[in-house]
Amino acid sequence: MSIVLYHHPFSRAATVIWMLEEVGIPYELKFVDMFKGEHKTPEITALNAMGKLPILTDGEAVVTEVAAIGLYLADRYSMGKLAPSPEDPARATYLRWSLFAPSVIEPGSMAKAAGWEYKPGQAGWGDYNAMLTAMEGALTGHDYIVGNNFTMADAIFGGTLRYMMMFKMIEPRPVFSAYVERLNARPALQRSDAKNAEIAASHGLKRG
Ligand SMILES: N[C@@H](CCC(=O)N[C@@H](CS)C(=O)NCC(=O)O)C(=O)O
Repeated sequence: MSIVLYHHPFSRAATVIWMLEEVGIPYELKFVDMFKGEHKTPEITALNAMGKLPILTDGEAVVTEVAAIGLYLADRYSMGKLAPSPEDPARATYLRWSLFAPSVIEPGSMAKAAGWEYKPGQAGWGDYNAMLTAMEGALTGHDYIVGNNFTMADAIFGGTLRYMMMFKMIEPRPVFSAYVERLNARPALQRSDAKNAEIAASHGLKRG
């Protein structure tokens, strides 16, 4: 099988299963026991010097970073469907919110939760409340982030929002909750949640 996901169900790799299920291509999972530190072994750091998951390999291609993995999969295997084509003006919106997730939502929510002191004008993620307002605006008036059709940007942006809400790092504004409910209703996400739960159970894993 060409696609291999280095995975642990309590990591961001859980979202990559959702992405793969949305694309609908075969893939193999390689369990990396993070509780035993296996993500810091030479096999893993040779693929990702950060010693972090997820890592996806596709033949000779190695992709890390959840957002990059989603964009890669959609471009390679779902162009014009889960990824707007380069000629489609919707691609601008698609890329914009796909990159907003790791560059603004992730650090912005972490900074807020950890009580970091920083200057919003200097930090790339800016002000927390401005971030929430921007996200709310981006989701208002349509079902998904690019319009009324699901794209990979929803697995990236929505996947991040879903986790941040789950861990109470983002408040459940009505627009956010309605969007996450729509995502939760997707068969691919349900299959992914079931697969992650099954893998956790098979390894006797419990969240700390
Ligand atoms: N920016 C990375 C974050 C990857 C990351 O932080 N992964 C966590 C698990 S969710 C990890 O591997 N942590 C273990 C460590 O850093 O030692 C991405 O988007 O994929």
